[in-house]
Amino acid sequence: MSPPVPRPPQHLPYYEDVSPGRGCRPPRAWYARSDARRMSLHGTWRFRLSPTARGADTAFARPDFDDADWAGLRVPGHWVLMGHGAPAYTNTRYPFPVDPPRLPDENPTGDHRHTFDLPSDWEPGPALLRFEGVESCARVWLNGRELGHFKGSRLPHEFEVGHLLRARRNVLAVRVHQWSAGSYLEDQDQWWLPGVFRDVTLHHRPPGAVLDHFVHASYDHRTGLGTLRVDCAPAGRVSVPALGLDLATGESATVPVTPWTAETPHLYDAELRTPGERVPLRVGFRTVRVEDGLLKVNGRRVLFRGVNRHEFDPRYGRSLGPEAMRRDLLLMKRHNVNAVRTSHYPPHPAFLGLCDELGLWVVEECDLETHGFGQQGWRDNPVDDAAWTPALLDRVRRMVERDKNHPSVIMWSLGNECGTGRGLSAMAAWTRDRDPSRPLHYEGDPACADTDVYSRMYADHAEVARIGRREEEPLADPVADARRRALPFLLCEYAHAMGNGPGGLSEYQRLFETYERCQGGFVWEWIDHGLRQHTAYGEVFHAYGGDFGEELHDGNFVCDGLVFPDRTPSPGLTELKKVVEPVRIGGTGTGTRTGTGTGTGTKPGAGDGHAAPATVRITNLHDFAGLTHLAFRWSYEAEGEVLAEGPLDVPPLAPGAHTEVALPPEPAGRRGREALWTVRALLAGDTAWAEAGHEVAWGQLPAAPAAPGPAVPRPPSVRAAPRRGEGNLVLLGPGAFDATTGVLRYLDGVQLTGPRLDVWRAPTDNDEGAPWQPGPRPAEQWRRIGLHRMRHRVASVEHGRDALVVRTRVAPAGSGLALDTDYRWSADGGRLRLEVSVRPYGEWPCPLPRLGVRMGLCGSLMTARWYGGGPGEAYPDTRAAARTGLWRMPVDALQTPYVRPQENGARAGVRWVELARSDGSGVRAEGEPAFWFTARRWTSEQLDAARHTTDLTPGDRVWLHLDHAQHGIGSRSCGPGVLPPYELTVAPARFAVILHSLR
Ligand code: IPT
Repeated sequence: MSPPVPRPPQHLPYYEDVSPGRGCRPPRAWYARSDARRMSLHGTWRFRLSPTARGADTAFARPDFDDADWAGLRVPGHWVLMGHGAPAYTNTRYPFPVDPPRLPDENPTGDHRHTFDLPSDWEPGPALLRFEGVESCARVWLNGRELGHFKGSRLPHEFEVGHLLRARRNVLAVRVHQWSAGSYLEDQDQWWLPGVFRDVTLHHRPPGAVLDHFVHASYDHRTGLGTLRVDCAPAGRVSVPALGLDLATGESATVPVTPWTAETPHLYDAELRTPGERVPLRVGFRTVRVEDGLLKVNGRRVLFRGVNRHEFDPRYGRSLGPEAMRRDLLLMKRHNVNAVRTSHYPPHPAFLGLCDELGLWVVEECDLETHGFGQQGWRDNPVDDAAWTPALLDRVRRMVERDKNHPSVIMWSLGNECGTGRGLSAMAAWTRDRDPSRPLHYEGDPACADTDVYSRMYADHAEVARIGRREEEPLADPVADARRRALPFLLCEYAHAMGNGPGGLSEYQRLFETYERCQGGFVWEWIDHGLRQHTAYGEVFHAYGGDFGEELHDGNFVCDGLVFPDRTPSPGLTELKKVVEPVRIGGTGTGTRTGTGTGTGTKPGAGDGHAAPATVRITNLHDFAGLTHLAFRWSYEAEGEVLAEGPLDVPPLAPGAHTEVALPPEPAGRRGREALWTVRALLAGDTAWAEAGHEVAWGQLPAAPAAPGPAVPRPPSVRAAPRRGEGNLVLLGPGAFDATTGVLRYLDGVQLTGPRLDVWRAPTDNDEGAPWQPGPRPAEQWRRIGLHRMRHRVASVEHGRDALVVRTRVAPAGSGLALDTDYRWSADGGRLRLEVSVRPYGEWPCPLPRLGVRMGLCGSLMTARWYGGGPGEAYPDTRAAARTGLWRMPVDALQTPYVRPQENGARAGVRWVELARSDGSGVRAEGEPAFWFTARRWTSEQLDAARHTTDLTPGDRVWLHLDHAQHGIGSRSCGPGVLPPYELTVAPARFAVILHSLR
């Protein structure tokens, strides 16, 4: 490539210049309320969209401008979500030519006008007009006078307007450009959504009102003392009634306090008084420090059970109301999430107040990402160009100054994915000077030059283990290497939650618990950014990249969250909740398989001669809290039937400690059925985030296996011989088979599409995989081989004395690979037994998606009932949350509606399943051994072809998969693939199912 030709200097308009803006007040601390007057300017404003920023005249800013023919627009909001233009999604690519700081002529520009009166009791005097967020560049006028312009979409900006205000008919005019030089600094992986999308408010500033204040509230865990000092301009006083404190600002006091932690978010109500204003404060005492190679809060190592949170709403984009913020946090708390990284920009300021109140560790990230420059080897990266440094400093200042008073914010993050350079170092230096109380985070610099923690994204398990042992690959510079090796480690992104998944969470958690250096991580990401749309028929679906005709887009990579766009938890969130639970019940490691959890003590069981646990191990995995907020309960269940239950007394347990608790004597009534202990930890009382009785953690321990006997049928003992029936049928027990193909056609006279070997699944996003991960992508390999178009050749149909044996070869066109598959059918009165044996032929280059049989059943089957893992979906490496029990669910509810349809809905460890009609008739399948079952009203092929949920229409069959094995899920849509133990390696296999009809 030839070197870039320097451009002649040129005067650039304000939206293309690298400066942060002009005319704004310096940033200051945010607070939710005070006794100074405030006024929201929310409402319906007048709006006009132009296709370009060029040549637009400014006449519209004049108060007397006639906007009668302009549209109405709700503010706050994004105009592209209100019928003007369209949203666009790209991941790392800039949707405009990379020519910093210039922009294309196509630069949608929205002119806004809003006319407002002041309340009659509004006093004259200084006032600030405040914008909490405008994407991406705004120029502002009030009553015809230009106030200035600014960039920095997710950051606050204020203008002094007191001298311009009048009692009636104030006219605010705001011109917003979708693209600006600032857009080069905002290349976060998300929708591009221009507009005045956060609050616009007017703040009366009486003489002597607070200009800025900084609450310093630290905690010394050795003495139990907290130290408070509030710096403020102008000077004033601070009182904390609960501590008996009344201090001058700038003065400090040290008193015994209850500290703030995410587990115990103790806040003290306080008040700051200056001559002109009274501001209620909520003070949390805590000290964050990196020492002994660990990140500690109040002297203790903390473990992040975190998520990355973008602000998103399926209708309103990044324009979120307080209900959505609270909803996110309640869902997080209820799913044992204890930390949030505000990827990749400061959130709405109210969000952090909620984090203080509910208790979350927050890594607050600056509104900065220049990822697109990575595609050109970081050439021209603004982060390493001094001309941009003022803009970067402006961004970090606006974040730190706004949010410095939140105890929940325990680290500042300089930004995301913007390479390295002097601009970042300048940001770090400024931040350290302004707020030495918080460590710095940034992931994009392998040398960690400006950071206090070593942070990575998507490192695989093996690498995390090496880092945990402080044995990672050295940096070239030994000094930098030694420094980094001494830092605590966190995964600022891991476990990419795109579509079905993420897999491998349990194994990560085990690493975090094994290596003290590994202090957890933040799952990527919280929510699917699918935009709610309607088909022509009015059905709702969620749109992703490409659905709005974007010329560049990155498809459904924007839908990679733990909750669906409408905030319904996905199976991934349920799995995360189980894996990160702060109390472990039974077993010593994480990810104990359903029904295989082990207590440590044993005693002889109730009369069966089996060994059953006498005790259950309880481990307190909190970092600060004891267990007194929890009530434990046990239950004893035989094949899902609760035979007895009661409270379990768990002694006080310090964080990190474990104990063995005796279980009660086994109750009678098992009658040969498989039995389990289930022990649950529930909230003992109401909390701010869930009610008493909310389940925090659970575990299961085997009590007794199923005994042979009448209650649990064994393989057919009385065998029937196949015989020729009417037409071309062979009859065997309740089955009628096609004599030529050997395929089961009727079960007890009810027609079905007989079971055949099936190895295909509609690839998940993780099967599809990301191109940047090493090694082949599973879905691509599968399609190359042809696993989605397997052919079945019947070699022979043999009528034995007591069995029908069908020998087949299952193989794709254009390949010599094959699965030689024998189906051996036998019968016992009303039951059919199918034994499948599979012998692979040829050198298979990759694992199989699944290995099992699929059959088509009558569409009138409505309800599934099963004994095994549930209630939700599970796969080999996502099954920690599947608990063994008796479950019932409508067939339609078995499906997980991933925004982009893909394999879903399997249930793990199923001993038997019944699909029934409303009159109770139907089909039952029992496994030898336990199997995975999946039932849906469309085929895997239809699922594979669908792009949106509304592309799937129920057919006249229910397709039932009984799988002997499933390939794991992994999180290769961005991170590592399936771990070896969960790969479905091609190997000889044999499994059986017993089928019979329900009458
Ligand atoms: C990483 C980004 O930080 C995040 O914003 C998001 O894009 C995520 O990936 C994937 O969904 S960067 C990635 C190229 C490793």
